Amino acid sequence: MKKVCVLTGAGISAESGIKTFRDADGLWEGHDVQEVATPEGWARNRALVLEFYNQRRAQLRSVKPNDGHRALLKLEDQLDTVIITQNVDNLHEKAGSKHIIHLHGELTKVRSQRDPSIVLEWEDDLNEGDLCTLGSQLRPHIVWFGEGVPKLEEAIGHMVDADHILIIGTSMQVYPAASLTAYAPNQAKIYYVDPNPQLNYELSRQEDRLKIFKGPAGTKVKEAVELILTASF
Ligand code: BJW
Repeated sequence: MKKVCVLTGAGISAESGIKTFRDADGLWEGHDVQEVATPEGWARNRALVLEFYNQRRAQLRSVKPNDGHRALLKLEDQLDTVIITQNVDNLHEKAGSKHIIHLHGELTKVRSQRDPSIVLEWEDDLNEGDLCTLGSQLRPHIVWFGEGVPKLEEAIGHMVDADHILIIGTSMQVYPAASLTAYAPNQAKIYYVDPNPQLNYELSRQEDRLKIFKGPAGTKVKEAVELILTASF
C-alpha cells in the first residue's frame, strides 16, 4: 500500500477560526514571541505565558474541524497515512483522524517542569501552583523556540518511506519541521496546499516533483487528495 505523509500547519485550522502565526493579524502580531514561546519567557513571566495558553486552550472548546481536516479521512481510509502536524490544537483528532504526530506539542496536555516524561491531560486553565507528583510546577506541553523536538525522529522515520507528501497550510519557515521533506525518497511526489505557498530551501530543490494547490485548505485539500488517490491505484 502506498504511504502518505501529511505535514500540516496553522493554515489548515484557519477556516475553523484559529489564527495562524505569521499572516497579517496572526497570533504573533499581538505578542512578543520571545515572551510567550521560549523557555526564557517562561522563566521571566510564568503568569503571562500561562494566560496566553489558557486563552488558546479555552478556544479549543468551541472550534470545530473544517473540510480541510475532514478531506484527509478519505486518504486515511485508502492509503497508509500519517499526519505530522505542527499544530497544537486537536482538530485532526476531532475530525476523526487516527495516526497523528504532534511535532510541537498539544494544548490539551501539560508536563512537569522537572521531568518531561510526566505528561498529563489538561482541559481547563493551568495556574501557578499546579504541581506534578514531584512537586514541580506544570507547564504547557508545547515545544518552544530553542527547545528540541522530541517527535522529530518518529516523523523522519515515516518520511523516509513516503510515496506522497501532502503539505497543508504552513509557511515552511520553522525548522526542523520545514526540512522534513528532505528525508523523503527522490521519487516521492510532493503536494502543497496554501493560499500563499512559500518555497523554502528544501522545497526549491524539489520543485521538479512538487505540485502546488494555491488556495484555502477548505477546498483545495480535497483536490489534492483526489490526485494522490488517482496516482496510487
Ligand atoms: C492557509 C490558510 C487557509 C492561511 N488554508 N492555508 C535561524 C535559521 C533556521 C532555524 C533557526 C534560526 N534561528 C533559530 C532557529 C530554530 C528555530 C526556528 O526554526 N526558527 C525560525 C522561525 C527561524 N526552531 C526551533 O527553535 C525549534 N527547535 C530547535 O531547532 O531545536 C534545536 C535543539 C535541538 C536539541 C536541543 C535543543 C534545541 C523549535 C520550534 C518550535 C516552534 N514552536 C511554535 C510555537 C508553538 C507554541 C504555540 O503554538 O504557541 O510552533 S512556533 C509556531 O510556528 C508554531 C507553529 O507550529 C510553527 C509553524 O508555523 P506554521 O504552522 O507554518 O504557521 P504560519 O503562520 O507560519 O503559516 C501559516 C500558513 O497558513 C501560511 O503559509 C498561510 O499562507 C497559510 N494559510 N490561511 C490553507 N485557509
